[in-house]
Amino acid sequence: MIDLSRSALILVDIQNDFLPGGALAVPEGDCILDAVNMLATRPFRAVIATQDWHPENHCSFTAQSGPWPPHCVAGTHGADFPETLTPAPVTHIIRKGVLQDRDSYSGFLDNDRATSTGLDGLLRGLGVEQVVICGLALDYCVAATALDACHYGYCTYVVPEACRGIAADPGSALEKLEKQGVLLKSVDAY
Ligand code: VGL
Ligand code: ZN
Repeated sequence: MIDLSRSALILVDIQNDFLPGGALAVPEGDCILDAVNMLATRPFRAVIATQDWHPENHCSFTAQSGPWPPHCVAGTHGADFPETLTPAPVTHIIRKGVLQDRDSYSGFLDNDRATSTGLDGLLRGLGVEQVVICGLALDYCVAATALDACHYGYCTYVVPEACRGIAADPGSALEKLEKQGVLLKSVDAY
């Protein structure tokens, strides 16, 4: 069994723009919410939500020659957590991608690998040794967050049914994570 008192649940980018109808909708993104809300009621040391939080002219947007349509602009409805996410269990929020000139897929480090979001320090301060990760999108921000968690030395779990990806085939993303040391365990394992 996983000792939840030394574990944090990390909810990656569960925001309106990544849900159906949003600016960068992940197919079936809304299908994870029951599992996520259930997980969040378990007695984790902390429940940490990451929030993609971009300035209007962010470098990742197509108008700036980036790969993505404008999404999760700071302070907009698209950047909000959905009403269907039960907010009460969330103990901390980590915002990422906040600087104009760099993006952050990982909840730990910007893509330049130099700028920290503060998540590692937060987890260390809380005495967390294990992290359980779910959210959107499996093949981008969930994967990057899980790989960094492994590299920082956390025992890292991903909950497959509480994730959805942008690409159609989740298998390859999950396989890649497993190969790099991430453990896959479904909701009832916690
Ligand atoms: C994400 C693309 C751009 C994600 C964020 O949360 O996976 N993907 N920004
Ligand atoms: Zn983004």
